[in-house]
Formats: sequence, C-alpha cells, structure tokens
Amino acid sequence: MTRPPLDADPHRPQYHFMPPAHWMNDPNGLIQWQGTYHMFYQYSPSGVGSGIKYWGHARSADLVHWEHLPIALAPTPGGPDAGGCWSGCAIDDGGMPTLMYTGIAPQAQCLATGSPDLITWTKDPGNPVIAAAPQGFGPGDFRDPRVWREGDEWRCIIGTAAAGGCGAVLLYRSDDLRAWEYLGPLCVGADPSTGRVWECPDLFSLGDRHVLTISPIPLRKTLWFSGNYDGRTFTPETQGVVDAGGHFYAPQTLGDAQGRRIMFGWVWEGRSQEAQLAAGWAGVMSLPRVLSLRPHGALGAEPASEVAALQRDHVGHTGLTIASTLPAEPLDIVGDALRVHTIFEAGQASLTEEADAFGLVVRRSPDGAEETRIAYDSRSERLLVDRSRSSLARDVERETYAAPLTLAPGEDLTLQVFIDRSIIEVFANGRVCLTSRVYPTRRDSLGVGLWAQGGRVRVRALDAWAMASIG
Ligand code: DQQ
Repeated sequence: MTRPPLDADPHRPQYHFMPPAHWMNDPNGLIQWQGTYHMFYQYSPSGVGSGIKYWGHARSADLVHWEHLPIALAPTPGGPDAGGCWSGCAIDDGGMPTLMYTGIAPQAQCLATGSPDLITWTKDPGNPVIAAAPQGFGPGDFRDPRVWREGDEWRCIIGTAAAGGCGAVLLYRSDDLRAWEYLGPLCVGADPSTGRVWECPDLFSLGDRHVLTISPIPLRKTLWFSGNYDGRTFTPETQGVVDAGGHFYAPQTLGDAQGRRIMFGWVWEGRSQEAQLAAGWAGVMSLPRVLSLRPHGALGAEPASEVAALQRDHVGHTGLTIASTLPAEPLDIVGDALRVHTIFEAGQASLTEEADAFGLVVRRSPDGAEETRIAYDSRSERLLVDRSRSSLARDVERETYAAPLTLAPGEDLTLQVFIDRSIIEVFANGRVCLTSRVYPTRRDSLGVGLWAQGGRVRVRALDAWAMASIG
C-alpha cells in the first residue's frame, strides 16, 4: 500500500482506512467473503470534491490492515448509473458475489455480479431492477439499498422521503434479486425532528431486538432505533445517536463469522474546501466497531479487538489523583497516533473533593496554545469533545460536541481515546461514541494531559500506546 506524496501531510490519519488519495465517503458493500473482509466505499477518483461517485474497493484479513484493489464500479455513460454509482450493499447470492446499489439517472436501484475474487464486476442487463419510488415517497430521494436473506426470499430496504417532511425506509421482497415486489413502508419518521430524508438504512438483529440505523438529511448524524421487526414493519421502541462527535455518518454493518455485528462509518472533514483541495484527500473510515445491545435496548459500541495489533510502546499509570488543575497536568505520553485508555473513578471521591468536570487533553502544545479537551461534565452528565482551542488555524471547525452520559452510582468512567493526527475517536463506557476532527497547526501539539475542575478526580488506571501506521 503506498501513499507517497501525501505521507508528509501532518493531518493525514495513519491507522484509519482511507484511499491512497482523493475523496471518500460512505462505506459500501461490507462483507466477509470466504474469510476475507471486503470494504467498498464511495469514491471520487478525479479530485477532492463530492463529484461523480465510483465504488472503491479494499480487502483485509483483520479489519485493520487493508489492501487497495481496483475500482469496483464506475458509471456507465448512457446507462442507469451514468450520473454515479451511489451507496449500496454486497450479497452472497448462493456463491455469486452481487452488489446492489443506487444508479443516478435519476435514482434507481441496480445490480452487478462479481468474479470469484470480487475484483471484476458486471452490471446486470436488466438494470435498473427497481426503477422508481412508489407513489407517495421520494420521488427524487430513493436510494441506498440494503439486502438480506429472510427465510427463502430476499428482502431489501431503501431510504427515501415521506410526505410531511419525514424520512422513511421502504421494504421490498424478491426471489431472484431482479424482480422486486414492494411490501410497504418498513418505518416512517414520527415527525420531522428525525429528518426529512433517511439515507443509508441498515437493519439487523442484535440480542433480542432489531436495530434500524438511518442517516437523516439534514441532521448530519446517524440515528439508531431498537425495536421490533415483524417481517413487514419495524416499530421503534428506543432511539439514540450512533456517534455524537459531529463527523460520523452513513455507517454500514456486516455480520462476521465470529457472530459479531461490525460497523464502519464515514468520518468527514472539518476544515475548508480549499484546505481539502490543497491536501489532495478528504474523508476517512472510522475504526471498526463491534455493536452490542445494552440494557433498555440501547446500542453499545466498542472498538474491534483487532485494533490492539497496532499498539506499541506501552506507558501505564495507576492510582493518580488529579487535583483541580487548569491547565492540564502533562503526562509522559506524546504523539499524534495514540490510543489512550483511562479509567476515572467517577463518583468515588467525597462530595467536597469531587470534580465538577474532568478529563483528558490531547494534541496539546507545550504552552497550551493548542489543545483538544475531552471532558466529562458531572453536573450536566455529558461527555464533550471541546475543539475551541484545537487549532490556531482560522479555517477549521471549532464547535464542541456532546453526548449525554449518565453514570450509575459508583460506575467508573472508562474513556478509550484514539488519536490519529486529525481524528479523535472516543468510546466511553461501551455506550457513547464521539468522533471528531482537529487540525493543530503546530508540530509540537503532541501532548496528553489530565485535568479536573472544581475538585479532584482519581484515575484508577491510564494506559497509552503509540499506534503503528497501516500504510
Ligand atoms: N452518500 C451517497 C448516497 C447516500 C449518501 C452518495 C450518504 O448514496 O445517500 O455518495 O452520505
């Protein structure tokens, strides 16, 4: 795998998957095929803009190290995907590798079958296999098919817009992946607060429930619903945000041979178009996340265990007490490609000692002019990624993103923070994720520190590792 001219770019992630250059967005067609993981993705090979879309392709034995493969799907001039090959899924049709995706001319669903190694793809002569949205839905938004086997037939869901400004997911059935019968709406948003177009739907069973994920326009984040799927409709019971860091969208999952439900999402940029053009690349894939169903039907996520293979040079601390310190107490850990695992003894200190807020700083310059703060605010019971001082550059986003996180009495706060140059990917207590982007300008913005405000916090353990590049 080569990334020659871009390697020196200080913002280019080192251990998150991305194409060798140019624009990437949604993960597509995630599948484990004869033991090998395949990832396709929305790709613009001609530049760094959300232009005409192709399907990029890579494969991996371990979800972490990827081999780049030739482009899998390219638009066919004059064909039903002349305007682009948009998102979709991969299917094992009795041993025949098959892709179902949205062709743009306008939006309609198309099929392609693959060579045994999944490298060469042939478009179906009957394309499009689903030509238009049913009456009352779409019509301009009708995309991102997701197919699964149910009993002795195929099922497919497609994202769209319903009347009244609500998003919707439509359900279809087929015997042969080519002739599709519309069964009705699987799920329609209760009101416009969940967005007006539902993109990239995914439906899978987890524990004793089903989970539906959707990426709604214009919310710029992905929602999960857990509830009941009866073969015709999905009834949401509980809902939440898949990742509240403001930069994680259009995820897709695969079920692997170990029985895991693994999610990847598109991590978009947080700097100007000009800066992206100058860099020559835009868009990164999240780390693989293993999903779980938590009490009360909540969606849980942890980084896949395979990520640990990248860990080097362990530094560990136990039993630290952080008194009210601002700025942060620096640690003997520096780097822009790190994993930092910290267990805070939240709620264990006496009330007079207890901090109102505490956490980590990362990507900190020695003088503190640049730093990104990961904070737990115990008063508002929220976990935050504060980017207000992440960069001295003017053309970068600075918003703080937050997720509600209520700790049970005596529950520690376990933060797993992955720093990968411009990516900060945070997992907390198996149930909250915040993925964000930061672009420090200074080469020495490499520090890590602990801080507390309004009292003390005890750190049961802090373990950090340098992370090896996958390049
Ligand atoms: N991206 C694709 C669409 C999808 C959107 C186009 C979500 O298929 O709805 O690149 O990011």
